[in-house]
Parts: sequence; structure tokens; C-alpha cells
Amino acid sequence: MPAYAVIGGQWGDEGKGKVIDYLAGQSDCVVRYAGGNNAGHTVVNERGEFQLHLVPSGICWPGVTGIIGNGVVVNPEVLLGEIAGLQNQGISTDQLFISDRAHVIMPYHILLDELQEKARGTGAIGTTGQGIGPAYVDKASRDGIRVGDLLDTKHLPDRVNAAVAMKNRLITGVFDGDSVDAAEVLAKCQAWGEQLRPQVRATEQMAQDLLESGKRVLLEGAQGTLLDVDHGSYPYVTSSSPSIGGAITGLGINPQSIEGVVGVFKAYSTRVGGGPMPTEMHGQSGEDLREKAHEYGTTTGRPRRIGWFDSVAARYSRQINGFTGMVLTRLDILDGMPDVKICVGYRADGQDLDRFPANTALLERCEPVYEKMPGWMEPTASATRIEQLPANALAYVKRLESLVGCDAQIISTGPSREETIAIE
Ligand code: 2SA
Ligand code: MG
Repeated sequence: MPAYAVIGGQWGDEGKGKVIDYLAGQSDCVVRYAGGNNAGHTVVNERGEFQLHLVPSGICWPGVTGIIGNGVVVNPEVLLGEIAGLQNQGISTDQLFISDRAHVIMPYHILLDELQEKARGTGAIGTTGQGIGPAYVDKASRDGIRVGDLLDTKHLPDRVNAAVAMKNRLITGVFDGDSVDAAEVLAKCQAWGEQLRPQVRATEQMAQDLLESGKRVLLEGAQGTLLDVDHGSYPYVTSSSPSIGGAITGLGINPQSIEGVVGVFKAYSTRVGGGPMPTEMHGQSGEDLREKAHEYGTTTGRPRRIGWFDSVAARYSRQINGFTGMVLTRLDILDGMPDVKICVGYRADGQDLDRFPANTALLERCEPVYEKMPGWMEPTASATRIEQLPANALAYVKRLESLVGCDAQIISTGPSREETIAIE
């Protein structure tokens, strides 16, 4: 019963989209289990370039079933737009299914995301503004509307009217915002329900059946472990669990079915939004790397913060997830640097720390302890065999493996499927 999880080991944007697309060719089903359209996964293959926010990145392979699991929060408008876009690019979405237990991002969630961020002032999280947090709040407080509710035409009006009335009290009373029109929201929900109806399923059952019949299921992480609501740099996190626990609850499968947990790491670090990032590069070197790598948010276009590889955070991430292997992406971006640095420890308040701390103020004070390694001038870009890597690049990979505590299984050397080194 093999399920494989592909999980972001850092702050998201590790290149999971490419890795999933690459591995989906050997899978029967690809599942999104957490997050929503805050995610931005880029897939480049012979059929074009795709920016996916909700649809699992394996969808480009014919015959692969796609599932949007119960742990995802779904903005139906975005999903329907993405489906239409894929169809225009010649990709079939007939085998895409959405959990009836997934929660719906409602228009008032998007409004509340904006109002709350404004109210946080200088302490703003830097959310993607897609209503993710408020949708998960309603899920946990048991006031959410689920995808299955959109199909229940009998009870939908009461559910929506009650939800809107409650939210309007918050929007107008606390935030002094403009109230939301219940009839408009209901009309939207009814239309979404009819459009999505053919694709809504009990997806946990589908996944369990697939696994029991020996099919391979790929669990596609969104965001990264350091943005996990429990394990990340709280409160500068997203509102879901991108790590392995979230994969199990976000689809509804058992832990025994998981055969491998692959951690995706970029050869350096990026972060978008607020919050501590000990290895952040300030000044020209960070900007140069951002431009070279085109590190801008896929969803919002925001410039991503750039830093050196942080092995303290990466090791923590490996432990949380039990990574059985590592995928290292964007190694080619470091080509041509005279030397490269790896953070091997933190120092704060005159003390050495070898763990990723829970306290955000303490993490903010952490100074990275760096190990410097010689860079490589020869390109790794487009390499397809490990023997093609320059000696210093290989030494860098080996050092990361030993610091993180797991071996690299795949090294990505460019955006397309072919620019990949698979290590036996
Ligand atoms: P939210 O919107 O409530 O989930 O934001 C909370 C924090 O989580 C971060 N976050 C992300 N970080 C990196 N990449 C993400 N996806 C997009 C991308 C982001 C974009 O792939 O580029 O386009 O800006 C993502 N989604 C959420 C977010 O920055 C907050 O720090
Ligand atoms: Mg992304």
C-alpha cells in the first residue's frame, strides 16, 4: 500500500511542483492535502508551463488521478478558473476529484484576511491575502461551510445565512468594515455547487481503495515545515500543517500506508512574508541571487527573502517529518560563486543553540554560525548524472546530507523534467 509524501523542508517554494510532476509519472494518484490557493507550484514540461495553486501538480500526466483532499481549503472560483485554464492548455481534468469534507474559502474570509492583516500593523504576518487563515479558523470553530454543503441545496441557504450574519457582526463591529451581502454569497455558493458537483467525492475512501489495490499515491505538500502552524516559526506561519501529520489527516489515510517521506530543500533558503530568518542575506548579494533565480512569489509576485542554507532548521524539519530522503533543488543557482556558506548552528545571548527554537523573539536574535566551502565555477545547470557535478558542488551536497541527516535521492539542476539527477 505505497503512499509517498513530498514535503517542503523549508519555508515553501522549494521546487515541490517540479518534483511532484517528475514523480507523478510513476504514480497513479496525486493528492493535495493542506493549504489552499496560497500555494504556487510551477510545472514546466513538454506541454507548457503551468502555475498551479489548487490542482495537484501531477495533473499533467495522462491517467493520473488528482485529489484535493479534506485538509485543503478551497476557493471554488479559483479552482474553476484553474480547471478552465488547464483545459485550454489541453490538459484533461476529468480525473480530478475534490473532497466533500474540504472547507470552502468564502468571500468574507478573503475580506477578513485583509482586515486582520491591516489591524496587525507592524506585526503583520505578510499573508498571501487569499483568506486561508480565516477559513481554517472557521473550520476549527465549527462555523465552516464544506464543499459537500455546497451540494446540499436544501440546507445550504440556512447555513450560509447563519454564517454571513455571524461574520458581519465581526466585520462591521470589530473591524468597521463593509458588511457582506448574504444573498450574493448564497447565489455564488449555489452556482459553485452545481459546477463542482460532478467532481465531488468521498476522497478518503477513494484514496484508501487505491492504496488497498496496490496503487501508488503521491502526497503533494504545499508551503513548508517551517510554516507549519504547530512546528513553524509561529505566529509567522500559515494556518495548516504542511508537514507529515497534515498529510495523514488531510487525506484520511493511515500512517502504515506511507512508505517514503521525501523532504524537498532548496540549495539555499527563501522566505516570503514576515518572521525570523536567521540566514537572510541583506544587501547586494541577496538581491543578485534573487534576480538570478527569479525568486518572486508565484501567487502574489512578492520578492522572496534570500538566505544561505540553514542546516539547523533543515535538521529540525527532517526530524519532524522523518524524511527518508532529500530532494535538493536549484543547485545550479549557486554556480559561479567563489564560496558558499552553510549555517551549522545558532548563537544568541552569548549561548550556542543547536535546535530551532519555539520562541520567535529568540529566533529573531539568533546569529548564524557559518561554515564556508569553496564554490564551483563549472556549471551544474542541466546536469543529469551525478558524475557531471564539479567536485566542489558534490562536496557541498555531501556536507548538506550529513548535516541534515538524510541522503539526497534527487538533485534538480533546472526547471524542466529532464534537468534532474536521480541518485540510485
Ligand atoms: P497565508 O496566506 O495565511 O498562508 O500566509 C501565511 C504565511 O505563509 C506564507 N506562505 C507562503 N510562503 C511561500 N510560498 C507560498 N506560496 C506562494 C508562492 C506565495 C506567494 O508559491 O510563491 O506567491 O507570495 C506561501 N503561501 C503562504 C506567507 O508568505 C506568510 O508568511
Ligand atoms: Mg510556491
